[in-house]
Amino acid sequence: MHKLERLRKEMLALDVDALLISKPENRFYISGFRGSAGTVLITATQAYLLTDFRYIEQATNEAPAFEIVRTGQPEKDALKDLVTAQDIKRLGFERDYVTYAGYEGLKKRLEETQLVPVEDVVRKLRMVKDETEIEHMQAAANIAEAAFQEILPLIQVGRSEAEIALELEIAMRRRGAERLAFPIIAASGPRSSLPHGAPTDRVLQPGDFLTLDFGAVSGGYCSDMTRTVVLGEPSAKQKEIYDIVLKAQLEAQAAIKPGLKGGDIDKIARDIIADAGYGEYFGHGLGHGVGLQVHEGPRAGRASEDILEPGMVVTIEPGIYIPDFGGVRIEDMVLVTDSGHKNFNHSSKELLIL
Ligand SMILES: [Mn+2]
Repeated sequence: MHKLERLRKEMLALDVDALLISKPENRFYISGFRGSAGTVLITATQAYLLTDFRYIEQATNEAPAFEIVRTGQPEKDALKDLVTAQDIKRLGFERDYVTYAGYEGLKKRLEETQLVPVEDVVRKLRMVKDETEIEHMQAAANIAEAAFQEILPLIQVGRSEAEIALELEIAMRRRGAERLAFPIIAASGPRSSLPHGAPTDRVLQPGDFLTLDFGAVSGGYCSDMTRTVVLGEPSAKQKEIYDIVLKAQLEAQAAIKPGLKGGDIDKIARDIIADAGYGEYFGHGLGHGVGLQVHEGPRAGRASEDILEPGMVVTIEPGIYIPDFGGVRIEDMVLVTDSGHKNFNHSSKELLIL
């Protein structure tokens, strides 16, 4: 089903005459418009994209199914004119995105209209990807993986986390990433116990773990993966915790199929880590959806009731983080299919000794 049709079906249930969409990822998802400013207005029969002079030509090219309406002209209020002309009485807006000031502004401009805060319905639609979206995500994953393989020889004693993160960023950009999906996480030695450790000038030492968490963007879509490597022979404890995380990752991933709840998958990994005695060191959820944003629905944490459906993409990223010692996380991004799942990643998950 076309994205707009799916959205209109959701709008019926919300009992609104029109829906205002301004969150950039939602605006792009529905319209195809990639500019940084603009608002989409959807009614039961019409689709408008309101944007200013800077984006009129781009919007016309990128959103051919939309009527482009110019905003930012002092003598008129384009949104108000449309709302009046279309006789919109109940106007939905994104409650998770519109700020209080934004809401106040709308209220002032649209005195006659009832403003209805609605849950992020586009987020719901975005959870299930179509073929084109999956292709973009595979391209983004391929870029990140190839870049990781390319920079492996640079991960050496004496290099800093920041240098390695920079090399990885350059390699992804050179291979066609539009941008990074998120700032690279590079945490080494005792710092690898920081699940989201930003790279520092810390220089790699013999025996260090190094955790790299990174992703590329292609066609607007993100990838996300994590690998932990070790510099030189691992200690017995390093090997132990790596093997536990790996087992948790592999078993949770192997279980993925439609019908499972996010929380069910989390439990598979969490039980393995807890049974090995490290439950208190795995303090975050197992994974999350990925798409136009690196973190989106469905959720795959402990309390997640989100039910997996074909076309959903989730990460599987258990970890063990021990303060003053270090940590391990291993992450792949997986597509839920009719029969089970398909992995976007191909890099080995065995402990890489560099
Ligand atoms: Mn992730």
